[in-house]
Amino acid sequence: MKKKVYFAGSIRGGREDAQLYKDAIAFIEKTDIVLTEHVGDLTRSIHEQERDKDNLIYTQDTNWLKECDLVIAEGTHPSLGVGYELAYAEKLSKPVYVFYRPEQCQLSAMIKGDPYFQIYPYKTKEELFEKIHEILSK
Ligand code: 6IA
Repeated sequence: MKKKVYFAGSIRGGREDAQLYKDAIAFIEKTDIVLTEHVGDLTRSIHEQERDKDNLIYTQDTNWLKECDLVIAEGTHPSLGVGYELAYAEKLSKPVYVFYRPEQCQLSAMIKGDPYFQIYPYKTKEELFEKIHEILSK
């Protein structure tokens, strides 16, 4: 059965990795379902968010966190929203996998130091996809 994946990545925290999120979401969707496709949407600007209702985003995303089977996060770009989602997912006892590129960031100790999270440092996109594939094959 297809797994429902909550993919988390920086939005207001910075969109430098948006293409990577888009590619990772497309990779996951070859076999499974991503609830949060907007994280990799390159057509929408973060400035557009001023017109969005933040409370609707919060309500929708927390409902998706309740619905998902697992959370996959790319944590290289620090994001308050992603950090919040990871803690929220832990409270819901959802499996949480966090990827980051150690050569480009220092992952927060509040994420890296939490034994609940499964942390995966990686270098290349191929390595990222290989590990995601392993996780989804479990
Ligand atoms: O603090 P951040 O904005 O970097 O938080 C990013 C995280 O919060 C992502 O993993 C999302 O799940 C969630 N999030 C933040 N903004 C939105 C949003 N805005 N829509 C849905 N989830 C969001 C509208 C779409 C946007 C591409 C312009």
